[in-house]
Amino acid sequence: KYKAVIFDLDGVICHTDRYHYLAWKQLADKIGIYFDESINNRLRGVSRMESLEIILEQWKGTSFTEEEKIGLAEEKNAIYKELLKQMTEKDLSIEVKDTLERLRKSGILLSIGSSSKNAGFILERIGLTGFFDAISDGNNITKSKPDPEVFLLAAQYLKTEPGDCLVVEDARAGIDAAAAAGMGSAAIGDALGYSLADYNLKEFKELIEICGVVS
Ligand code: B16
Ligand code: MG
Repeated sequence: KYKAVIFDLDGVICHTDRYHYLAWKQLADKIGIYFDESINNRLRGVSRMESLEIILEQWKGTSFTEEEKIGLAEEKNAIYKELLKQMTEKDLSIEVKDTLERLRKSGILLSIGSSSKNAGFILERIGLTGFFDAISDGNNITKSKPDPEVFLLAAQYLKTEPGDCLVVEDARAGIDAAAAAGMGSAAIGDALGYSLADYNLKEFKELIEICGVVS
């Protein structure tokens, strides 16, 4: 039985991929780089600077300096944050909210394990500030998924052994990170069907049964 569940944020608790897409698209159009939904899919769970590198694979001109790259990433983030302001508590589904509350009531520890530096802002938009027992996000890590750092830190914050944690992820890199951390994993959305995942969630609420919560 798991003592803690660590949730990825984007693609698991809520959906910000459309906003990421629109913000990168706006930046790509401005500098004249090809960008589409399939490239956007490769950015799932990947850090902001690594995402930029993937986008710049399409760039045919002279390479950008490190400083210019930081500027481009900041520009994308400003557009993205502006778009995030559209999010409200309605962007947290009833199923996700109910499941989180049931897990919590049963005494299971809950954490966020996200690559995003905007995790706090997103949680605020969807009304989950202060809900989780711990937040491990893009602001505290030095290596992004598939490195296990973000999840190991979450376990540390929760004072829980990695083997007692279940990670819920929509990115294959996140499932790899969970395995590297010695944690169980449940795939959802884009990661569904990935052979390394211990569980595949057709519905978010299946977590209740996996965690052995009795009603
Ligand atoms: P930011 P997750 C990830 O969040 C997103 O899936 C990924 O597309 C994004 O590039 C990354 O966060 C960094 O986001 O620019 O807000 O720091 O899925 O790990 O919750
Ligand atoms: Mg994700």
